Amino acid sequence: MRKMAIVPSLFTLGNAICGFAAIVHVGHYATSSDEGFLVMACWFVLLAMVFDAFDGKIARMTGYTSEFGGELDSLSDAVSFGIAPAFMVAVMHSRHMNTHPLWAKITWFFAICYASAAILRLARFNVENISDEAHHMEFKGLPSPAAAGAVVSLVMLQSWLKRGPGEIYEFLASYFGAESLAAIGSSIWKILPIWTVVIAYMMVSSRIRYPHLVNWVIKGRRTFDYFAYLIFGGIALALVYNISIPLLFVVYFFAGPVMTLYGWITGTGGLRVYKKDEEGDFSEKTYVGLGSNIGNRVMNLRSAIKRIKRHEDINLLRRSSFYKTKPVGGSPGQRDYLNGVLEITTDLSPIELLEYLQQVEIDVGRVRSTRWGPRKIDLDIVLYGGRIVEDDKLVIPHPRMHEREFVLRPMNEIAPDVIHPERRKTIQELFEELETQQEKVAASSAANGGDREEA
Ligand code: A4P
Ligand code: MG
Repeated sequence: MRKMAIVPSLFTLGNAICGFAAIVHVGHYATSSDEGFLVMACWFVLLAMVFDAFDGKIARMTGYTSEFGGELDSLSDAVSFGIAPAFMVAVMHSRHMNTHPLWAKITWFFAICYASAAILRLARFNVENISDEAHHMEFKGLPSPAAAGAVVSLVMLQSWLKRGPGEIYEFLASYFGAESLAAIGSSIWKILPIWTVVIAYMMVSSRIRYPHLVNWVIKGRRTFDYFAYLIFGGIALALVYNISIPLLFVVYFFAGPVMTLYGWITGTGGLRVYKKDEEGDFSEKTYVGLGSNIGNRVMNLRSAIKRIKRHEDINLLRRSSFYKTKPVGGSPGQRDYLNGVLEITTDLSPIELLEYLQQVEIDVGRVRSTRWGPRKIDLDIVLYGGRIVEDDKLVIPHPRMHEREFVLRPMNEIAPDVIHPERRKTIQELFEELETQQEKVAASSAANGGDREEA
């Protein structure tokens, strides 16, 4: 029987148990209409989030990351961040009998959309996010814990606005009047079903990118000041938690679309994702692939490198060796390629860099003929820091880099630890995977060839 890691699994189960407790409390609320149960259910969802934030970290600290842990995590998330909030929204609405029955049905539908979206998202995340969450700085679509937080924190806020408790509530009530606070509370309740369906959409939309807040806040080495701000800021927010928790979730909810839109407008292609280097600078190491299989291949590569180096906004840091490689794709009978990779930093945007590289290709004498056809020089942007760019003219990371030995071998020489921002694996891991895959293919084709000879 396979062995499993106890401590991280207990944390993940803690998440599921909190989700279950939340559902039970929503049930109590449905039968008793005591809003105390509802608020308690919300706290359970938030507590589930705490377990969820730490289970993966503990697994990594103890060296017990596993596929089993990943699956357990998703199943627990489906309960706590999918079913529990959806149930809450559906029940909350049916408790208020003064609304139109059609609206009650629509609310049901919205709650179902939310639950389905959360589950779909979790399944997609499992398939796409293969292993290493530690280096993973952004999400495609709103993550399910944040979605749940955006729902339950507003449920808590509307309940609090109706009746307190606490000094902050007293203060606000003395200032604005308890009736106005209650009116804000009940309007939150009215928009909640629509809010839920918008959140559902954000979860499944892969175009909207969200930062991985936990990794952004705690990853890397930071100054003492940063640490102090974090602690004092945390305490200040905790003091006014009734307001700060919903506010943080709502701000996070809008951060994705705003940053993605900003990326589109400025042409940086979505959310900018930086990886902090040791010195704490924002450095975006960029990798340019070089290939040539016509004429004097070494001269062609050298001539391209010389031109790239010449640009005042490009700083060449390293270059790999040149590797002789068999042509992949294209017409048969092509000559072997000579391939290499450059590590650069640049002030040029990804599109500006592409345009410059295309100019270099022309200067070196490339004539564009067929796709994957023979060429004097081919320059591709393999990686641009941790950025993900999806544009008509430009896709970064280069969409085929992970399956090409002629890219991964030179990359592995100069940058084995660099992480592929979408696959979340290091170059070395990708390279080793490819090698194993190739060995398997070679072994099976040898076996098949053998059969054929015998036949
Ligand atoms: N484009 C999109 N993303 C990028 C990017 N990250 N970097 C667009 C550069 N260009 C990008 O490229 C076609 C269009 O892709 C560009 O106009 C740009 O807007 P291209 O260089 O004109 O044409 P291509 O190289 O024939 O096509 P493609 O799709 O880039 O092919 P690959 O994937 O570069 O493959 N075998 C060996 N052994 N060694 C090689 O170097 N190279 C290829 C080309 C095939 N087989 C090879 C090698
Ligand atoms: Mg190319």
